[in-house]
Amino acid sequence: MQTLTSVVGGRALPAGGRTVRSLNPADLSDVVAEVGLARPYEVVGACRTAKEAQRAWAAVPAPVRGRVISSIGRLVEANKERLARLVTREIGKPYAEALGEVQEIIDTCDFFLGEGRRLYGQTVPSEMPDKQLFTFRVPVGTAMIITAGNFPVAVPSWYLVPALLCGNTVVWKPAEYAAASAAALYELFTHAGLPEGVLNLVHADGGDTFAGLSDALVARVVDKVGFTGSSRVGSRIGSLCGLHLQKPCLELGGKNPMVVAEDADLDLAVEAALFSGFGTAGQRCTSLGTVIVHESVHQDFVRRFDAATRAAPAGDPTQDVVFGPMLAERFAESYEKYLGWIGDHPTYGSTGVGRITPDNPREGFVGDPAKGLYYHPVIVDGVTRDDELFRQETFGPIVGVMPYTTLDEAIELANLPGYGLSSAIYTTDPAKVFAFRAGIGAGMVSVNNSTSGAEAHLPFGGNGRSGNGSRQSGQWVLDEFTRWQSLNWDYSGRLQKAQMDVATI
Ligand code: UN1
Repeated sequence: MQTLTSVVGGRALPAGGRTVRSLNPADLSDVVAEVGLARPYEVVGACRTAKEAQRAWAAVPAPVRGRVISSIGRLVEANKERLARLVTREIGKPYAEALGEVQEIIDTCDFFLGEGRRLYGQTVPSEMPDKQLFTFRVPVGTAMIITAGNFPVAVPSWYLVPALLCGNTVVWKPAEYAAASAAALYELFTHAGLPEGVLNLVHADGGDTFAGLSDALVARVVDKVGFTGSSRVGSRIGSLCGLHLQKPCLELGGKNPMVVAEDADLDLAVEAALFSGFGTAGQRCTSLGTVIVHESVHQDFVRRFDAATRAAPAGDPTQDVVFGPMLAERFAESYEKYLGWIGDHPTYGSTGVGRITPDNPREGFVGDPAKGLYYHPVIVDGVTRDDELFRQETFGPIVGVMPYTTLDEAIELANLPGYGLSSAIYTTDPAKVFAFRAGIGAGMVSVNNSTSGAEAHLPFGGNGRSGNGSRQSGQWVLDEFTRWQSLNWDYSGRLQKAQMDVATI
């Protein structure tokens, strides 16, 4: 077991406040870390430290910052298996998925190391002679990044890497239940050559983080907030930032739909539904929520999805399984409440519903279910537009299925819950693809692929209840971590007045 505390300005804070334990969800007797939590004034202190380090970091040439990003990528690559094993142990993500998650950090570094040599601005013509206009990207300042634990190392890197590359300093508040994975990643980042105070790690609970953030915003030591987590908390953070005229980057929940048209390859669609519905035990923001399937293939799809789900290996995440346990006890508790939404609908996919125990077993379970937070995967057929299960994110291994008649109806249903993160359509008809793309409100659309599994260089983000339109990844995230500054340079030797002294031919 590790003992962890926050690290600010290169120094570990003494553990004076409350402590929490991070447990292995596949074996609750395995304590991964004991975590000393910071108090609100320590959150503010971390932001001050980051603020003080910012000017010097921004003065480091961007290509040199890019080299640090390159070192981070190489260090992560050299520690790939060790980091993935820790992710598996701490949050129960199957090892193959955890390796994929670590790869996502390397991909992100690969993209941004080159951005250090670009970070382009523009030269713009002036309407007056002997005058030149320019634009520059300037760092926003100090960013506070608050992340969930379902992607405890990749999703934080989506923020940290571009934020640092652009010349910002950062205070990172990871999920307490994924504190050891965060600490391991933090160590790799700092070993890559970041000066002290440029990246600070704060372990704190939700309430104290919010209180500390609120004070830090008043003190003007936070210039940008990045948050990945629930829509409920995201909305609170968004309102707090709004009070201070700030536009946070919010990546929130999803109720991601998959439309299966009458001409779809059903086996492919089933494979995707299995992966995005039950991979990571349904705890991705891009997890599949509802399959909206054409009425002519509805029964056939449910039959095949049921068979594939029953046959999917589940259990011990260190083994070759499709899914393991819930991330932590708090998610198991909230998920139990959502199970009440199933009501009288028929369920498929497993031998039972709810927690997998010796009395409520799953056939073919790998390992000992009594040790961890394991739940049966559930396919709920015949959900309707009025069901809570259709409208709300559940963040667990439960997938609704409903039939549709026309594509317009399918698109309407896909948009109805009001989220707008990821979406998918299975069809062999290009006309349906483009009609779906044009009609869907989601930030991300997949065609004959699953709702999960975004690549690290395409814009990632959602609309509506899924976020405020901000986008991560690739060049698009530069607009989150830099602001445009314009420069107009008059070398005419006289005062030229815009709009009034326009040159004529
Ligand atoms: C998340 O769950 O917060 O597209 C992000 C995916 C992953 C990222 C998910 N690459 O499923």
